Amino acid sequence: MLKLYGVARSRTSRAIWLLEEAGIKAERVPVQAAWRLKDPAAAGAPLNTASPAYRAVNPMGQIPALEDDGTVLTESLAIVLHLARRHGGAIGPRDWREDAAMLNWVLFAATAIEPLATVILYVGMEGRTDTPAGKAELAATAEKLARPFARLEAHLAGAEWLVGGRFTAAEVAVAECLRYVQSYPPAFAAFPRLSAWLARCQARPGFQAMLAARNAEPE
Ligand SMILES: N[C@@H](CCC(=O)N[C@@H](CS)C(=O)NCC(=O)O)C(=O)O
Repeated sequence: MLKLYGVARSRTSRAIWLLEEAGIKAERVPVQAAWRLKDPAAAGAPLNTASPAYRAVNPMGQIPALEDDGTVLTESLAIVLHLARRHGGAIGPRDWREDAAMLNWVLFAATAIEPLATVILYVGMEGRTDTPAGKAELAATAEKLARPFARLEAHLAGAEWLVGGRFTAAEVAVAECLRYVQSYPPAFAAFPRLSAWLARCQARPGFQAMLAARNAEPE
């Protein structure tokens, strides 16, 4: 029995995309980020990351969380890899070498990409994109991203996909972290293969289904 907590306008998107790609059925429990609500503690407020009932699932008070037959995972990228390994068929690893490669890309996404990508995301969310300080922050962050981007660009010179010649959980993890950078296109200017790979990932029906669910939610 699989139960996924969260809403699509959050890192839950990663798990939703994976579920779509692999055709995995899971019960969905909408949990909103508390900061999006006026009064998360109000009677009648939707289940949110500050709700005691949700804190019992994830004491960190963050989304997503996944319950798989009584075991709970509370890190989005771990959820992506776990779902692929245990339920994902071809989207998961076929042997230990692929498993190692997927684990490596998932941790690459979490450590080399996401911390920088969220800087770009927040500059946009805070409405600072066109301020001198915001512009400087975007340019400096893109410069730092050039190193992991060059690593991806080199890999994609010899392969269409990250692992095993097919779309896998590694794509979901890396592409979802890169999505935050897309609000600043200059970051991709020197990386045509990476840009083409990201376009291939995002053209897939699984991504499009996740995006439609996301866009259907209030901002
Ligand atoms: N490292 C965690 C971070 C999760 C996270 O920051 N989730 C955000 C939504 S994208 C959240 O729950 N924010 C609400 C809050 O912190 O109260 C993961 O990747 O799952």
